[in-house]
Amino acid sequence: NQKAIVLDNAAIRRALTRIAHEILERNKGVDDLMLIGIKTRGLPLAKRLQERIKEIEGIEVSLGELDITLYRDDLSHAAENSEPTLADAKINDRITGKKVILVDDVLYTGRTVRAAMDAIMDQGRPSQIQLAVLVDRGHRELPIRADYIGKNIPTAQSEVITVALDEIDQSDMVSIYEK
Ligand code: 3GP
Ligand code: 5GP
Ligand code: MG
Repeated sequence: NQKAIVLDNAAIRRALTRIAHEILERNKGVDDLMLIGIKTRGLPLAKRLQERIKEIEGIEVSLGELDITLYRDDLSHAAENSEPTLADAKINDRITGKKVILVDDVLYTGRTVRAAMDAIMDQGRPSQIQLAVLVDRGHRELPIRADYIGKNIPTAQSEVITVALDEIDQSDMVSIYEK
């Protein structure tokens, strides 16, 4: 039940190029920067930002990944009883002292990001954690906001944002659906 395409291939490319520039501007370069993509679709987005930053600055910043999945303590009440928690982490560099930029596709309640921040801070003491998302769809349930946003898409609870990325879905497109 697709209602509209909100970002096409070119719009996604421009948004990521802008975010790469914003990251470099705010952090005054790449020193101590580290990108961490939240699987599944935050990871290819983080890789694209890594490539853009390399094109602009000539330096490859390190890239890690977190797998945050819904933990259900009772499968019969999935929605109410589940909380995103860490399933897996691949972070090769030391976190202490780094400016960590978390990257995800969609920011919604903020619970995934909270779990990601917990996972990072279990591994060391970053000097900062920043957040980049392709889409902010609103409806936060925690005091969390993104530092870099591809597009704000105010949604109803009944709507869903679908993010398709070349690396996973063989096309680049963000669209809005009625559930
Ligand atoms: P992704 O992170 O790999 O893109 O959250 C798990 C997956 O479910 C996500 O995959 C996301 O794309 C998809 N998804 C679609 N709609 C929703 C939603 O409303 N909430 C959550 N948590 N995930 C959604
Ligand atoms: P939150 O934890 O902020 O509620 O949700 C963030 C995570 O859930 C993101 O990793 C994202 O993949 C997924 N998510 C939440 N809402 C949506 C949505 O409308 N569309 C998509 N594609 N993913 C969503
Ligand atoms: Mg995601």
